[in-house]
Amino acid sequence: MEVIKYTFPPHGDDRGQLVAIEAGKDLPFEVKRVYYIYDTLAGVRRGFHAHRNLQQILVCVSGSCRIHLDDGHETAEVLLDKPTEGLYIANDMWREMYDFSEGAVLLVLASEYYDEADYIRNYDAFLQMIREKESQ
Ligand code: T46
Repeated sequence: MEVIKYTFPPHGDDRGQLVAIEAGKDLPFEVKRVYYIYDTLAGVRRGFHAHRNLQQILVCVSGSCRIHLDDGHETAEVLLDKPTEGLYIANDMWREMYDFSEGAVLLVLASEYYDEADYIRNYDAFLQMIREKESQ
């Protein structure tokens, strides 16, 4: 599986670092929604779903966490530990987030508004959808 990461160069000086991400310039989609996950404890695993029609960029802006990706054939484990690095996740990709460090903040830039109907929360249903798409 190809893991796609984006790099967002920091504008640093002796006051600290600043990262700017501009919609329409630095990302492969228009951003309609931003959310962030924090206060997730080390032993907690979350996600456990895929999306039918959603692209996202995940940036661990503070601390670190790991992302488990599964396209129905291959899996990948991705460490996010840099506020300058974004993981691109396309539709039809099962994801789980885990190994959150203390104080980790996971920022997500999303291509669509929140829609519960877009979630596939059952892993067998996810695999079935992948197989059906491949047989078309
Ligand atoms: C994803 C991973 C990386 C909203 O009301 N609006 C929102 O935009 C989102 C994302 C969530 N919610 C509500 C729905 C649930 O009641 O917030 C609650 C927690 O959401 P969820 O259990 O889906 O969170 P995660 O961490 O399992 O998954 C989230 C995103 O939902 C998902 O799209 O790809 O982060």
